[in-house]
Amino acid sequence: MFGKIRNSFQLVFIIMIASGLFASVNAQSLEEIMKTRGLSQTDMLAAAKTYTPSGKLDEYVVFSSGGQSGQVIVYGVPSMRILKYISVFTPEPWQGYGYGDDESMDIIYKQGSIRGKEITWGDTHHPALSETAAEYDGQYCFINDKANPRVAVIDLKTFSTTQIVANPIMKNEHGAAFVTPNTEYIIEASQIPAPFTNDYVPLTEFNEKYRGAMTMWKFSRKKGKILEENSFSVELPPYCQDLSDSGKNMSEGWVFTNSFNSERYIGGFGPGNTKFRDRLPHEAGMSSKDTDYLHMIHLDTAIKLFEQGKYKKINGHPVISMETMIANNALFLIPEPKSPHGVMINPSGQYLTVSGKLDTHVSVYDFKKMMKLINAKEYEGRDPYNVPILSMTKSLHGQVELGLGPLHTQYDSEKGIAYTSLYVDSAIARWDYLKLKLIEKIPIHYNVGHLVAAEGDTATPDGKYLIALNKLAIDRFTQVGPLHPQNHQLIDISAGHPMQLLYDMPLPLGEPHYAVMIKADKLKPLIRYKQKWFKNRVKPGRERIVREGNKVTVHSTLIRSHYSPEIIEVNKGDEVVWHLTNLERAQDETHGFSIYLYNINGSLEPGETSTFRFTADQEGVFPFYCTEFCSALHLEMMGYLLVKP
Ligand code: RUQ
Ligand code: CUA
Repeated sequence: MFGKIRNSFQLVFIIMIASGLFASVNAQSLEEIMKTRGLSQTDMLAAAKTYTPSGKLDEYVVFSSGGQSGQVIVYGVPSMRILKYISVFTPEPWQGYGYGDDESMDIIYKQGSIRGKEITWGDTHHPALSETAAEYDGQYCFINDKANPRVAVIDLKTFSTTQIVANPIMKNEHGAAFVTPNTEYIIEASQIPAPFTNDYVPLTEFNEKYRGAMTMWKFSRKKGKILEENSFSVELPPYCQDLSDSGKNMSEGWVFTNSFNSERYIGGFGPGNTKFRDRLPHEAGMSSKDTDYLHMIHLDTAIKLFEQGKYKKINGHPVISMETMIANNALFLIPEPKSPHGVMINPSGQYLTVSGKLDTHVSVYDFKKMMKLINAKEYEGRDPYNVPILSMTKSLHGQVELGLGPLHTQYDSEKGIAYTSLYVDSAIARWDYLKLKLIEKIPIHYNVGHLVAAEGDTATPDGKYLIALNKLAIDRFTQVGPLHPQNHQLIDISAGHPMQLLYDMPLPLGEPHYAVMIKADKLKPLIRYKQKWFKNRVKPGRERIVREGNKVTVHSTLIRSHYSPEIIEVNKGDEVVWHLTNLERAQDETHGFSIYLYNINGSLEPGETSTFRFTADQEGVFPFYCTEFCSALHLEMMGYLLVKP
């Protein structure tokens, strides 16, 4: 009846008229609500752009790191409704992750352990989605652990963690996870340099024996697994390598990482530390030079060197030395402004954006110019490890002054347009990296770290939405003690009008660092598991208890709302192996399984089988029950484990 809606004000106008039409039947009119709640027309527009009525679905899905929670947070855009926490490095009982079943216990406690130590948390930083031809394909998500260098695989058919690999040589990392344009490799770069071996090396031998590295984890899409035996690392100088990105299109085959502390400043601060040159704290000593180094690593050459066996094994893991990389023209450095924090490749693969945290400029490097210098072997010098250095001025497309504390960049669907977070300014800049000019800035609240645009690191970003991942919320939400939630702010970046802030979403679960945003219709999760996928599955009618010596195997099924069998009697000291299959076909009919005292809690999703193992080491009566309110008779879904003396 209104024809084509031409602009947003028209839309608000229409909403207002429509609400006026119904004012007679509605006790409250839109105008009244606006007045009593103090809402402006802009607020109403923001509400209309994000409000998602019950039953309507989101256009995009965000996978956000969960910071210190060791998880991944999934939410919808534009509604900003949280959809899932995926447990990765940290046990999580609702998903039955790390509470007794074979599969998750193996991932979290076996695969996830390092040097024999079980680690039950992670500092997740950067999720990456699997790509096909530099486009998100919706199959897998990968995430790193900065604190205990590890990378995890999340299968997006089930939105659950299926693998953790521990880095065999690093003691800290940051530049992960990043994928190559067809997900052949998942890349992990170290951050705090350390010896590759696990022995004691004094800091006085820092320059000689401490090292950085980049690990190339080989990923098999078919198996849905990282193949550790086909993975290798490249040795790097002991600078603090930072965020990384892999080339695409014209720069495919290269991997980039930037760094700070190319000063190699260590161990300066604190009383009694007389061994070291001076007594500046790390933060000062590590940022005394004006430039650090952007690293260029030729992945294709590194793969060849690995296949030719040109590596040394350290802790059983193949490491290609800097010397070998240099001799094969596969490792270069380019100066970059002071203590940068990110290197981001544009959709065409030609331009690399680097932001110096302590510089107001963002530098745009031109891959073509870099390659010209490499091909002509035109080096400006060598670093102390003999790595060739390319000229910064000859590699640059140009620099733009955007504001204080530039950190990360995301790209728009419109050619040349990028968005950069300004940490110190608490703002996001929209700018043109081809014409090298600032277009506009929008204030955010407060201190933005990363930002994510819709499909913003693919070869064809969507524009439309941008989210500022803010470090501080301060006064944005109701006070809940000295520790506030993080604030994710949704911004409308569709072409044709200035950026508009739409929504503040509190995230009270760890400090998310980075996030990725994918078109929702690319995700094809399962409705239910196929029972036959599980080798321990229990078929209906085949429920039983089998005793062999002191080993008791229980074959159980679950369906609304009972376990079968419901009474299990064992002797004290018996080894119990308990297989449970959820026979449900109905969507979302999950059953739980918890036993008193044994620290067991399973989540059996439709069609899923889990196996729990424990020693019945205490005699007595142990009720078990279903922890999901699955039907009107859910409370009756219970049984007894009886342990005889
Ligand atoms: S990030 S240090 Cu920009 Cu991993 Cu947060
Ligand atoms: Cu099954 Cu409650």
